[in-house]
Amino acid sequence: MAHPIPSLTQLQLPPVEEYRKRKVALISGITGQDGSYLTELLMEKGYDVHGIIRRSSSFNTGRLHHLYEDQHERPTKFKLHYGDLSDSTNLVYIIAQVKPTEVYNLGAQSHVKVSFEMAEYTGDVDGLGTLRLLDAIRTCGLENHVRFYQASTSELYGKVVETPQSETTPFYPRSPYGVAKLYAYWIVVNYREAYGMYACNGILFNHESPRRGRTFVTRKITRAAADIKLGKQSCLYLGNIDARRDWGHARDYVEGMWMMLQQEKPDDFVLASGETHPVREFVEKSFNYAGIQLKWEGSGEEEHAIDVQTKKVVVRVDSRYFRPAEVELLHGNPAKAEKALGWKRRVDFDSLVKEMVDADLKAAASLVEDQN
Ligand code: NDP
Ligand code: GDR
Repeated sequence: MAHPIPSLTQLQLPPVEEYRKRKVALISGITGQDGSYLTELLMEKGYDVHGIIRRSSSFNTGRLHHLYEDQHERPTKFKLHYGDLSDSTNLVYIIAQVKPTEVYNLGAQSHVKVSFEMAEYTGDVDGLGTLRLLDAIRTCGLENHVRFYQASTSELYGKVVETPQSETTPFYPRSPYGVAKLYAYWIVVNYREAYGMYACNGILFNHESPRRGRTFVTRKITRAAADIKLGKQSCLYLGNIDARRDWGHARDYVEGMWMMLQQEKPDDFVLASGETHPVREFVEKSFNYAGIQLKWEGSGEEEHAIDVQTKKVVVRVDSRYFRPAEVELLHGNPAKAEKALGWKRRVDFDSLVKEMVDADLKAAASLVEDQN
């Protein structure tokens, strides 16, 4: 039986024009929020989609279940490969095996607060991991064949230098995560300039959805609003509720990623809603949609919100969730992407909050039903 992993000396490549007639995407971070939406989009567009997943002691493919078909029945256009951005050899093998036409590097330790606790690991995966993936493409001799998308972030802006933030705003990251992503941003620019690679940075502002990880603030809030409404939780504890973010819907943003790789020339683009809202407003709107009207009382670390109807405290500030250095204000300017790519977000702030609260109310209600 032929070994499934080809050795590099056996890698036979057709001419670039021939090679690029195929539509084969490779996604790192496929099990995450964005990975699942991007997979749906690319499959709709007729791509073969390959994803890199980490070995885990429990299932980590929950966001992909609806896309997965049993490979034993018939060949599918969706395939998962074990791998890790910290393992160069493995990345080279995956690239050699898949021979992708587009690579989306979404894999990362993506939690800003956790990056203060796991700074070296975050630097390794989010910074050097990007270099490893770019170099795996070069090692396979595919630098002229492959288009590369890097998940860059508005966390690069960090401390406010100017607003709204655009492609020309200077960077000033405020966390080990932001600093690691700064390395990744520049190595992408460098490989584009040094080796002529088609490589783009999407500088994406916060984007959310019902599939958002539960420890990010939006999802933490919408789950709590649903659980408190259904009597399954009594209080939500949050950190800095005055931080402001520019929030959009993940489904809109993954479309922008794909658009960046369909241009004639590679470039870097901001994707943002162009609006900024405080965390406090996200809390108020979410609870309102869930049917709980809030009234704020106290100030600073003593600040809390009561449910106007029951008079119970349902939101409290807890300094455990403060960060050693905070990004106070993000407000993006997506004009370049709107003009050059024709990208436009579809889901506005209120619709995003509503969709997330509705999904969490439904999930919480079905759990309550199961328990009865
Ligand atoms: P998630 O945290 O939901 O997903 C991160 C993904 O990366 C998961 O699939 C995770 O795998 C994978 N991953 C983590 N560590 C490694 C590793 N060592 N090797 C390979 N894969 C790894 O993030 P999002 O989907 O929200 O974001 C996607 C990307 O976009 C990330 O790079 C993030 O930093 C960036 N970004 C996100 C924004 C947002 O608002 N969502 C905004 C701007 C940038 P596992 O499931 O096994 O943990
Ligand atoms: P962020 O997202 O740090 O912007 O990074 P997160 O939702 O974690 O925080 C947003 C803001 O809310 C404040 N906050 C809290 N945050 C969390 N997680 N938990 C809390 O209890 C809480 N209370 C207040 C935070 O201090 C912060 O100001 C996200 C990630 O997806 C990154 O990977 C991505 O690059 C950026 O968005 C753009």
